[in-house]
Amino acid sequence: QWDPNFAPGRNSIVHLFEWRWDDIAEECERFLGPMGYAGVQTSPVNENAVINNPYRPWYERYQPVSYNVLTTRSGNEQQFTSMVRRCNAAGVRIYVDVVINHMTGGGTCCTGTGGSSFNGGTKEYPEYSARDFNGPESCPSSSGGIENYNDPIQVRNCELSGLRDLAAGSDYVRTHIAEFLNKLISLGVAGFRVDAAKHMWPGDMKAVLDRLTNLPTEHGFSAGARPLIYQEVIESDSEPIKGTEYFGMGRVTEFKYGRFLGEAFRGKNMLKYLVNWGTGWGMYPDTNSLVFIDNHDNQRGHGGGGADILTFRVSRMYKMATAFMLAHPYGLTRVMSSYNWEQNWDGGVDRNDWIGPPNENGNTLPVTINPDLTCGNGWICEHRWRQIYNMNRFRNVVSGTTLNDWWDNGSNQIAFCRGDKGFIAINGDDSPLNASLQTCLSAGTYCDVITGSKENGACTGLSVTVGSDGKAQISLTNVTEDPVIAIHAESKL
Ligand code: ARE
Repeated sequence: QWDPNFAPGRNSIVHLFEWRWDDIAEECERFLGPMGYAGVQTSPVNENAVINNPYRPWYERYQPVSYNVLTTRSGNEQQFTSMVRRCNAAGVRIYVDVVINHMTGGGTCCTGTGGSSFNGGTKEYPEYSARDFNGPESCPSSSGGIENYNDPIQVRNCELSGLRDLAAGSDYVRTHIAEFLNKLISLGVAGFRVDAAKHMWPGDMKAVLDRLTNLPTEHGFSAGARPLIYQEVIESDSEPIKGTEYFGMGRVTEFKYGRFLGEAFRGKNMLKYLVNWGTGWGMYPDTNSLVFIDNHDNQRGHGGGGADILTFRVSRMYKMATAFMLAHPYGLTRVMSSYNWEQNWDGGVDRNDWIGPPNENGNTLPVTINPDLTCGNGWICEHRWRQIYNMNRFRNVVSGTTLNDWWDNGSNQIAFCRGDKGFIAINGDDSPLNASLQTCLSAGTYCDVITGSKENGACTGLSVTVGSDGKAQISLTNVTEDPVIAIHAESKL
């Protein structure tokens, strides 16, 4: 299902990667709710393998052990339940990352994060045994793993990175997965990111999702509301499996989005070509896409996206691209919120790409908040950067309008309006932008929400004066920290 079930006036999801449930609950109440964010994508909630070599990598959470025990490094079932309730009350929806294509790696055993026993070698888990998995009878590769992404049978029936592959054609497996998802729905979650969806047959996916219940009205959902589904499919031009195969069940992660914007903002493509951004660039239809600049995989070289993906490490370009994403009407947007880790480059690879969240003896550290609203303890909190949270607000203000009055200088200086509600200008050139541009806003003085915020009726950043013809003199040097100006109806002074 494609509708995110957002509370009115809210439009964007934040991925609070590896956050603890107690911290997410606090964040919903103290920041996400008041700032107008619409939802949170959480890390997987069910019990996973404890991996000690390397020591407690982030990716252990993509190795499920059981569905019954909701205990992970983010917290336990009681903490999760309380978080969902508190976030819903703050107007912020919860979307859970669910790993239902597979269980742990074959070489992994013995105790999960919730204390359950399992054995990846013999495919024994609290709720599954060997007969519930694909094996030589269904997987045609000699190793049992995916050797050839051009063979859809291998992609769906063989093991992804040695992870035990559930046979979702069976009624037993479908029932178990559906019971797990329905339990989360009963706790008040609004939808799911389905991990490794490309590795499940679309028919199996549909059979599982058809068993899901409606969202409970006691958590504030309208009667008959269905959970949002966004399926992780990394589509590659050179492979036969396409995202379109999954459109019938919900949205699909649009990986081209971050790659194209990464290339453009790195100067490998001119920003003027963004004039027909969206389906004009061969991306999925608006209502089928989930879009993002980076995700937890491609910010550390895993998964798809390639070398041009922008992350918090190149903050100037990252903020420019994120501002463009949140200003543009295309797609359901997701903002990444990361933690820091020390990279260790060796032969073009980061040997530290496995490092888990900030922790002490494996226990995830709380997110601390600095006086300037940024985070401490190693948490990056991109969603708390002013340029990003103010553009999230921009997206809410202009919601329901289309893009109009596009302007560019023939290269990398661009500007556009959203109806008569918002205006943005971006300077990606090596020379200053100085032009009288149509802002589509009513005459008056506006606070630029990139350099500052409107606080108590005054602007803490630069002001922009719009004349009676809707035009404003826009001056944007190429050497400023943020070569972006954004004003909207609610930033009027
Ligand atoms: C870890 C170890 C492995 C080990 C395995 C089992 O790293 O060496 O064999 O455990 O013991 C994450 C990590 C993996 C990790 C896994 C389990 O990234 O490194 O394996 O967790 O702990 C493909 C899939 C796509 C997948 C990406 C990573 O199509 O679905 O690979 N993305 C999701 C998540 C990941 C997660 C998993 C799936 C598994 O977002 O975080 O893995 O749950 C081309 C293809 C793509 C392919 C891509 C990379 O672009 O078109 O389809 O993506 O290459 O191979």
